[in-house]
Amino acid sequence: MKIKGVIFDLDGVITDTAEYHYIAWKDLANKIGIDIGREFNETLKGISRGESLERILEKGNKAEFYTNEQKEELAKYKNDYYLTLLERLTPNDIMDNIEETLLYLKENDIKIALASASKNAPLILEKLQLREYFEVIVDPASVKTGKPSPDIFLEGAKLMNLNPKECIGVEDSEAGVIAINDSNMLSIGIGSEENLGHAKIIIPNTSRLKETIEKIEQKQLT
Ligand code: B16
Ligand code: MG
Repeated sequence: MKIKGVIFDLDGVITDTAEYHYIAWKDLANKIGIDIGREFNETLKGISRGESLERILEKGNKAEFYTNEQKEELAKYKNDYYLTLLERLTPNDIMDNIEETLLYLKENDIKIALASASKNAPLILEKLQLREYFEVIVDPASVKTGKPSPDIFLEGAKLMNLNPKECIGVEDSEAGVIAINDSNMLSIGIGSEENLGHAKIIIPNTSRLKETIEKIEQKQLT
C-alpha cells in the first residue's frame, strides 16, 4: 500500500495519558459514590469528556440526579485533577518507538495528523515537544459526532488533502478503531485482541509501530 498519511490518536498511543484519564475519572466517580474499574474504563477510551461523564452517571444510576450545570461542574472537577496529573508530563513520557515512527514518516514525506477527542491535545503535544511533527491537529469541537463516528478521521484526511484510502489510523480504543474502519482507512490497533479484535492489524504496544508501517508499505501486511 502506498501510504500518504498517518492519523494518530493521542491518549494511549502517543503517551500514556489514558492512565491519567482513568485515575481522574475514578477519583470523581468515588466522590459521588460510583465504583468504576478498568474493564468499564475501556468503554470510555476515545469518548469525549461530557459523554464519558454521562456513561459514568448511568453506570451508577445517577444520571437524573444532576442538572446540566452540576454535570459541567463534575466534568470540570475531573479535568482540573487531570490537568494536575499532566503537569508532570515530559518528553520522557512519549511511548516507545513513537518519535522514531514520526521521524521516519517525516523523512519519507508521509503526512502526519492528530485525531484526538481530547480538548487538551495541543497542550499535551507541546509538553511532549512533538507539536512540530503534526501537519494537522483536528479540533474535536469542529466535527459533528465523536468516535466511534468516523468524522474526526475523515476531517484529518480532508485537512491533509488526502483520500482516506491512502491513510492509516492508529488507535488504542474500541471506539477509535471502529471510527477508522468506517472512514475506509487501514486501522492499526494498539492493545489486546480482546478489546480491539476488529482492528485490521493489532500490535500489543507501540514498540514495533515503525516496523509495522514499513511492512504495510512493503505489502507484507495488509
Ligand atoms: P479531554 P483520545 C480521548 O482522547 C480519551 O481517550 C478519553 O478518555 C477522553 O475522555 C477524551 O479524549 C476527552 O479528553 O477531557 O482531555 O478533552 O484517545 O481520542 O486521544
Ligand atoms: Mg486513545
